Amino acid sequence: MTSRITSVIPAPVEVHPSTDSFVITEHTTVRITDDTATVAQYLAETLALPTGATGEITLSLQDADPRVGDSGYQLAVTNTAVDLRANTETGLFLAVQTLRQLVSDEQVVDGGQILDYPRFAHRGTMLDVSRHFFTVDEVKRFIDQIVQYKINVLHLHLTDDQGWRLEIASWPKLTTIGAATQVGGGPSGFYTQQEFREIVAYAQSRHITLIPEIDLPGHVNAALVAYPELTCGGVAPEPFIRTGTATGFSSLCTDKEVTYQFTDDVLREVAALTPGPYLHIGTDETHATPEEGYVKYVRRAVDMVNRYGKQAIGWHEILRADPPAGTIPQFWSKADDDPRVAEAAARGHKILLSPANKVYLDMKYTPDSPTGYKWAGYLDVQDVYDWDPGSYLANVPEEAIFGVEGPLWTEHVEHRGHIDFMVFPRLPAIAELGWSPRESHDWQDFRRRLATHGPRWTAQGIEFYASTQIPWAD
Ligand code: TNX
Repeated sequence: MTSRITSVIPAPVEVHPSTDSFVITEHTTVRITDDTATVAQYLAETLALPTGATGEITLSLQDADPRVGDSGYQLAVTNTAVDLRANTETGLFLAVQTLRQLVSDEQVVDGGQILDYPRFAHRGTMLDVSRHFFTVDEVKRFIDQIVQYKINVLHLHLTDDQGWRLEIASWPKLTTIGAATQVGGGPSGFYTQQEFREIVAYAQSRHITLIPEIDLPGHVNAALVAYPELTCGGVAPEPFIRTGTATGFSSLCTDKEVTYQFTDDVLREVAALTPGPYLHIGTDETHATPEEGYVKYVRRAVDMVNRYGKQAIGWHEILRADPPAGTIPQFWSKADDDPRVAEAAARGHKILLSPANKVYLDMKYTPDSPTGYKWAGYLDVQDVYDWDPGSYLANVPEEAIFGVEGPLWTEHVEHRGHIDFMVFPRLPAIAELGWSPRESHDWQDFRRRLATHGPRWTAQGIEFYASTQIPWAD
C-alpha cells in the first residue's frame, strides 16, 4: 500500500513521509489570520471545514525556507496539526493543492513533511473557445480542474476563422456578427467584456495568469465577415463564417491603414481587460499573408502590445518578423531542432514549449480514441510525459525555457465531456514536466502515482481517459 504523500502530482522537490497521520473531524478548524485570510478561507471551503481564531490547520507567511522562493511552500502534517508555510499567497495556495491530494475518503491526512517549488515559471494550458465555444461556467470549471496540478497559466484562444469570442466595444460587429456560429454549425456565443472580467477575476482568485490570444493577421475569417473593409478587396468572404476546420486561408489586408486602426483598437481594449503581463497575438499559419506584409504587420502589432504595457507572445512563426527580445515565441512544431528558435534564444528570447508531437491535447491517444486529430501523432500518457523540456530543443539551453504549455484546440472538442477526456490524464503529465525537478522524472513512478488519482477525478465528475498504460486504482 503506497501512501498518498508519495503519490503527489506534480512530484514535490522533497517529501519525507512519517508514521503520523492527521484525522479531520467535525471539530477540525482552519485558523484564520489577517494576512492569510483569503487562502485560509479557500482551504476551508475546499475541504468543507469551519474557520476560527485558533485551529489545527494553520497557514503562515513567516519563516518559510528561503528555497521555496515566491511560489513554493512547505507543508508539515503531524498527528495533531497541519502546517502550511510560504513566502507568498501563491505559495500557500499551491500548498493547499498538495494538501488536498493527501486527504483520503476517510478524511485522514498522511503525515510527513514536504518542501516544494517549481522548475519553470510558466506551467500552462490553452483552451480554444473559438472552434467550439465554452461558457463562463465551463471555463471556471476548467480552471478548478487545472489548479489541482499547479498549472498557473490559462491561455484563451479567443478568436479564429470560426468565431470571434470577445466583445470589442469599438468594433461591435466582431461579436454581433462574428460570433454567430462554430465548427459544425449551429448557434454559439461570445463573452461580453463583463463576462470576460468575471473569468479573469476567477482565474486571479485561483492564482492563474490569464493570457488572452487574438490571432492575427491570419485566422480572421470571422472578423472579415463582420468588417469587409479589413480585406484587400473590401468584400466579405464567401461563404459566411466558416464552420469547417480548414486553417491558413484568411488574412487581414496588411496594406490598408484601417487594419492598423483595427489592430490598435482591439489590442488596447484587450490590454485594458487584462491584469496579467502578456498578450498573445497568434501570428501562426498565415499562408494568405504576403511575407513582406506579414513582417510589417507583426512588427507594428508587437509595438502596439508593448505600448499598451504588455509583453507579446506569438506562435514561433513570429520570429520571422524579428521582434524585440521581450517577445516570447511559443514553439509548436514537430521538429526538435529549429535554428531560428535557437538563434532567438541566444539573443535573449525566452521560449515557451508546446511541441505538437508531445503536448497537443487535441491529438488522439490511440487510433481508437473517439475524437481528436492525429496529424502530430497519437499521444498516450507516456508520449506526453517522457521528454525533458530543459534539453529538448537543439541548442536551446534550459535557462532560455520559459515553461511548458499544453494547448487544447477544439475543432473536435465539442462539449465539456470531451475537454475532460482530452485533458485528463495528459495535463497532469505536462504539469509535472513544468513543475518537478528533472531528477525526479521517472515514468514507472509516475504511472504508479497517476493511478491513484483516477478515483479522485471520478469523484469530481471528470470523465477522464482510462489509458491502458496506467494501473488504475479502484
Ligand atoms: C494548428 S498550432 C494550429 C491550429 C489548429 C491546430 C489543430 C497552431 C499554432 N495552429 O489552428 O487548431 O493545429 O491541431
